Amino acid sequence: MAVKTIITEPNKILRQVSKPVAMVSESEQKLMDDMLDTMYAAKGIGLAAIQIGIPKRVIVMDISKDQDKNEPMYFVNPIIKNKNIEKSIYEEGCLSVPGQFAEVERPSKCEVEYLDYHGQKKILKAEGLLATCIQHEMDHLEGILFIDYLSKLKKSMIIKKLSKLKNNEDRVVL
Ligand code: GNR
Ligand code: NI
Repeated sequence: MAVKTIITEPNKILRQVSKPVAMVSESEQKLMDDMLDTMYAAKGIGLAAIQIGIPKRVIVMDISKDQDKNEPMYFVNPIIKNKNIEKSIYEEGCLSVPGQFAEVERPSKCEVEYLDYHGQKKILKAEGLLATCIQHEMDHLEGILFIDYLSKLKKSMIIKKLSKLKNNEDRVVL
């Protein structure tokens, strides 16, 4: 188990399309363990492998409210089987877009087929925050970030802010 560095925008790595996993073996399980550690350390509710620089179709999530009781969820090679035409709006954030939040509209419900931590095929019927979060994470697998749904102006303001932050951090290091 290890906490990894989360890649933040702007960074081309986040735009890569992740590759399907051939089999859930020990290395994938180790990846999921590390991702979960990283997600909890960053106080996030979801994380896609590309956010730690690994272009595999692997996601971890934990939307449980109780801080003392973890309810980790693992998704390998997830596919949306069905999504509601009805939409809902959530204020979203992203560990790769630190400190920025915006309302995003997505299908309110969806059905996802995936492999779990043990490589077993599963189907999840999601609604509410769970549906929003899994769709946010599956976007990461396609190189899509929630800011891509905002107006050009809002998006460019956010990217400008984040690149300034990055430059300042670089100066501290140098
Ligand atoms: O921690 C996170 N919170 C969140 C809130 C609303 C909608 C989506 C999310 S996912 C985000 C963690 C993250 O960046 N996952 O990729
Ligand atoms: Ni995200």
